[in-house]
Amino acid sequence: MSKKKLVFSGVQPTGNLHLGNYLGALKNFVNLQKDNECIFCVVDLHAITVFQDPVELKNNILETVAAFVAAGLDHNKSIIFNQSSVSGHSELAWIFNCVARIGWLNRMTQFKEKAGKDKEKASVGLYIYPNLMAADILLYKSSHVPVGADQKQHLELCRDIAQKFNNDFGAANFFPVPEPLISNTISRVMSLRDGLKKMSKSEESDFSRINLKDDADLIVQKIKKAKTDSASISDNLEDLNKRPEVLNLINIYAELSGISLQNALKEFAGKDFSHLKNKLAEILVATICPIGNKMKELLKDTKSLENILNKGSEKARKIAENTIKETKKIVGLF
Ligand code: AQP
Repeated sequence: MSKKKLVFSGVQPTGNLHLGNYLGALKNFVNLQKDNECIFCVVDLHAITVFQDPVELKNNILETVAAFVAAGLDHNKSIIFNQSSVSGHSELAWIFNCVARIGWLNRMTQFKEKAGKDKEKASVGLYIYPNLMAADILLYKSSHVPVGADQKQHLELCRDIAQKFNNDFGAANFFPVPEPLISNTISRVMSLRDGLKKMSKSEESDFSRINLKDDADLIVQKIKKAKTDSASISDNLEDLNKRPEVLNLINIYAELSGISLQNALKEFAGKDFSHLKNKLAEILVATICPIGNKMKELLKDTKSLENILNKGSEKARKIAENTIKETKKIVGLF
């Protein structure tokens, strides 16, 4: 009999949840929830590695829970909670700060991207973010982690930490070495303004992304304004690889329609961009607006959202306390 997977994943409450978060994470979470034990965490401690306005942060935490529920996550089946309410995350992260090597962190490309040119001014938290992510996963002895292309390197580091901890302390198999769950769906939704950049919450231009709370008119407007070029749409993938904005729109359409990229290419080859944009806007409105409307409805009753977090935190804390107790014993701490 195959052992049930224990899946952990997190989303940062940094505002403006978007189509990339839906296709790259939430949609997949809903499928995973059907057959596995799942823990879905609002990773608020990760969010503060770059400054967050305290009032906005609180709202964003609730908004992320609303997005989880609106996308179809069931808080009675899965554990839904926020990271900072379970102190074990920070405690285990400290122990992992002492296990992970500086050389390992120096290789992390996301830090280089996020810290930008002036690395001296980045927070220490941003630098050691992958150690906290390892703690998030291993605190629950998770066996599987759904990862997008951008998080693969961090999961590798988590695997290295688990193995080094087990070796250093002679605690064979104490921490499992978690496996990535790579979804078959497109791994990266790109910006509507620049096909080489990923769609991101923190990108300044709102027209670079489709937010889950955008209404139908705004979605249509954003797709109309999405960057394309003057050549006609070709069904040659090699040609499209050189036109990342066009490829991105067709990829999104294929993913939302549940068809292969090849079939989507057949549908649009030789046709005007207006045809692709109309069809894409139509399917986006049909998929995203019901989620956005549900989120707006849920956000009218913030007490219920807080209750979901409290209930989830209680369940998470029970598992976490046990792991921290065992870990301290292994390390030689009282
Ligand atoms: N553009 C994307 N395409 C596919 N998947 C994406 N994810 C994020 N952007 C895309 C996936 O969504 C999950 C939650 O991401 P996160 O909010 O925790 O962190 P992030 O990857 O840093 O997301 P953003 O939007 O880029 O946020 P900011 O701008 O705040 O850094 C993850 O599974 C991620 O892969």
